[in-house]
Formats: sequence, structure tokens, C-alpha cells
Amino acid sequence: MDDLRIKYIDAIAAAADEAALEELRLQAVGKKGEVSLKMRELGKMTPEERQVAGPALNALKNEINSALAAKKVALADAALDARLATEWLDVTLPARNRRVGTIHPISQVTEEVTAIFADMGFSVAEGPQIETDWYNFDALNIPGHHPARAEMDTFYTHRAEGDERPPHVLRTHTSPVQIRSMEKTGAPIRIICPGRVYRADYDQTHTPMFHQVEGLALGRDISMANLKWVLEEFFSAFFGTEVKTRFRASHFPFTEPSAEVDIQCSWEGGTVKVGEGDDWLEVLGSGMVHPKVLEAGGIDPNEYQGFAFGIGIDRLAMLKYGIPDLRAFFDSDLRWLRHYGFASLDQPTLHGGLNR
Ligand code: 2NL
Repeated sequence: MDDLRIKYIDAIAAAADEAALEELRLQAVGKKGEVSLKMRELGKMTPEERQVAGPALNALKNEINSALAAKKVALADAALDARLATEWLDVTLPARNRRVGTIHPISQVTEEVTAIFADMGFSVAEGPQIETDWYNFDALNIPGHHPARAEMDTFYTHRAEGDERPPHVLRTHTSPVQIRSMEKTGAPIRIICPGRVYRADYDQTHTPMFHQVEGLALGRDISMANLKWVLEEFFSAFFGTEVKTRFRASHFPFTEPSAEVDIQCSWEGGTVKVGEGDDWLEVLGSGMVHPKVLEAGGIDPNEYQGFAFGIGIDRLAMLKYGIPDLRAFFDSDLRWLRHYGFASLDQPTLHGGLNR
């Protein structure tokens, strides 16, 4: 029995893993194990012999079982220690750099324009990009036969066969938003309407979708003089230098009188600089809102009058940030976006300065 004890206690101590341990358990105390076979021999012994051998065998069996259990725990502990020694994680390491997106120049310029006009008391109005022909044309004094409808290269939606109602259009300007605002809040009103507009035109200087910001100010005695001040204030803030404007008589169906507005610039070595020199650059259309347009918006032209204007945002962005090709704006080329884009945490504010 001492030989058995020494054999198994040593073997258990030396077992390398749980499988070896199980093998030893079967060899020693399994059904056909050495200790179990010895216990079966108790029956052939005399009562005196059995009284000595019985308890001794039981003690041996218990001792082996305890050793097996203790070794099992020791092996599990060792396995855990080994994992803890290799599978660690330093949570204090700095994080891996992540690719961050940039703010598109159109978004940047829209924010800049909004900040400047907000400072002059204009709020932002928005509306649908798919419009009825009434809001896009009729309300703006552009009747069905008017050449402006054809000139604007309008995208029309389809009506179901047999549906004779006029089709909806993709808005060709953000003016419909201003009609909707007049209907909703009446006068006095001071709003700008930035957004996407659509015209079926595609070449070096035109994309079928582009961006416009229109402005509208109505009151009892708002005049062209107010328009000129607001625009010069706007361009000077936007370009970060005093900018002179020049008004040229023009014609739009929705304004009377109408003016095209040029800003002062210089041409040197093939690049334009705004706010210096004695050249002029056409950048916007404007005028006093036509009485018929006021009426369409539910406003009495005998009580209220005011100015409206429209500027191309894409053009403004190209001018301010020296972006040469309009069509690249909408290619979603990541290299272009990283080059011309703006940091998302560095947004324009008047107090922070717009021109960094
Ligand atoms: C241009 C011309 C212009 C307007 C837009 C407007 C809107 C209403 C009433 C009257 Cl609701 N006018 N908008 C007025 C004059 C010109 O845009 O060539 N923009 C680049």
C-alpha cells in the first residue's frame, strides 16, 4: 500500500495537465483502478486482516482523491496565471489616430454667410426642394409663357398618365421659400434662404445642382439704399476687407427696379482679388420686390415694400478660397475634400473672426 501511495502521489504531483490527471484517476481509483481492485480483495481476507486493510485502503483512496482535487485546482491556477502574464492590455496607451472628415467648402461658406446676415437681424428660412410650379414660377411673376421658364432649364417630375395637373419642379431658385415665409409670417420680415437649387445645365461653369442664398427684407420704408448698405456690409465681412459695390440696371420678373451687383476686384497674374483694384466682378442679382410678388405672398404692396437678392454660394466659395474648378465640388473626391475642406471644430463665428 505504501508503494501505491508513493507511486500515485508522486505521479499526481508531476501531472502536466488535466488530461494526465484524469488518466491517473482512472488508473488508481477508477472502477478497474489499482486501489479499487485491492478493495475487491478485502472479501477474501479473514475478518482480522480486513479490519486492518479496510480502513487503510479507504484512507489511501481518500488521500489520492484529495491529491487529485488539489492538483486540479493548482493546474487551473497555473493556467490562469499564464494567461494573465500574456494576455494583458495597457489601457493607458494613446488611441490610434482615426481619419476625420472635413467640412465641405459649400457648408463652410453657408455658415459664414448665415453668421454675417444673422448679425444684421436676418433669420434662416428653409423649404422643399421639390416645388409646385406656382411657388417656383407664378408667385414670382413668371407666367407660363414667360421666357424665364424656358431659360431656367427646369427639371420637371412626371405625372401619372391621364393626370392633367401641372408637374412639380425641382426648384430653380430658393425664392419659393421666401413666398412661403411671406404667407406664414407676413411683414415686416428679414430672412435669408440658403439651399440647393436645380437647373438642367452642365458645362465648365454650371452644374445641374448648385447652391444659392436669397435674401428678403420687407418693411414700411425699406429702400435700395438699405440694400446697398446690407450688401456692402456683407461682402466686407465675408472677404475680410472693405468691398465696394456697383449697381447696374437689370431686369428680373420678380423685382422692379432690378439691379445686378458687381464687387470691386483686381486681376493680377490670372488671379482675382476682391476688395482692391478697379475691375468689377458680377456676383449677384437684386432689386425691390415686385408688387405682384408681394401680393402672391399675401402682403399688401400699399403698406409694405422691400428688397430681395440672390447670390450663388458655389461662386462665393470659389472666389474666397481660390477653388478653380466648379465641377470638382460635387465629385466626392477624398483628396479634394481633405485639401479644400475645413476642420469641423473650427467653425466660423463673428467673434472668432471669419477669415482665418
Ligand atoms: C440672380 C438673381 C435674384 C431675387 C433673386 C427674389 C425673391 C423674391 C422676390 C423677389 Cl421672393 N426677388 N429674389 C431677386 C433678384 C435677383 O437672383 O441672378 N442671382 C444669382
